[in-house]
Amino acid sequence: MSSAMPGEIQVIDSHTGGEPTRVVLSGGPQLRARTAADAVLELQRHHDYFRRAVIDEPRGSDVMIGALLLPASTQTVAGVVFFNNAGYLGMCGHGAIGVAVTLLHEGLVSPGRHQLETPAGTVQLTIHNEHEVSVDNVASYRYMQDIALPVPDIGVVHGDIAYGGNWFFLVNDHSQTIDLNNVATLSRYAARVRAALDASELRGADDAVIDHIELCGPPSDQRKADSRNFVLCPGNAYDRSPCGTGTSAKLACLIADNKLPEDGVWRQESITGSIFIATARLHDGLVYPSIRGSAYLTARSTLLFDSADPFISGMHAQPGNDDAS
Ligand code: PYC
Repeated sequence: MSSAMPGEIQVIDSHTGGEPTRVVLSGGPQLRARTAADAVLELQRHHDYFRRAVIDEPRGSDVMIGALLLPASTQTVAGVVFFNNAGYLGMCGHGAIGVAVTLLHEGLVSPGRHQLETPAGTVQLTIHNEHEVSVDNVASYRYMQDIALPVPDIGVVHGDIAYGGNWFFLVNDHSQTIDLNNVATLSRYAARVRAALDASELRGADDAVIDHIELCGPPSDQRKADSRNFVLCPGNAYDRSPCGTGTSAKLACLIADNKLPEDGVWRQESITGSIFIATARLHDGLVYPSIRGSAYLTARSTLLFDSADPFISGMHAQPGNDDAS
């Protein structure tokens, strides 16, 4: 517990394709940082209790992504730091859509184009209407192709390491059934792949930890989507949405393999059946994805923090210590 914990935090919850986003409107820590990337460092060093209090049980859940708004600048409508039960994210596609719909609902932005600063870089939001938003994401790329990874109890799997605002290992030959009725098996499988990645010391650029595992398979209906995915997030929750940063990483791999032309449309279905529509531009060998999806508000709440509450800053299980691993 921290004495800095405020009595109340105002939040708005939404979901984007089934994946929740909790936008913190007020009551968050006062930060000195002037950029979203520095805000992550300051939160990590001095205010991590805040992340856990907002996201962990009993006020949050493993599935939820938090979004702490930072002040606007002359170029941006706001900055944002995304966080989950395991830590902080570089970017979050579904979360950016949730933030846009929340800002619109609060009268803080109008429909149209706006810049949003994230720790991974500035993304462009196009707010089409009260639900639909496109996010022009940060530059995405495939970093390593067709890596052979020995995974205990599974065998050798092959996959690509790609960046889409977060780091992903996309398994190419998993032979798993991507279906909502199979999430326990998929979670165990993906957690083993991630553990093997850690043990192999494979990393992204600048030694970044590859903390998201993505499995793609056929869509539930080829008329509606091109692929269905399962994405295991760092804290062992699976993404209910098609994962904006994961779809961006997938797009980078498709374009590198000449399986999708520039400006081609990719309809990415999630494990829950929700869909993001993705396209990409190319520039200097990098892929600039645009992800379109819809978000819906689910709650406006005041989180309360009683100094007598033993769980005032959340109940924190160590990710990886449960039976998903
Ligand atoms: O949409 O980028 C995304 C995302 C990352 C983790 C959960 N959702």
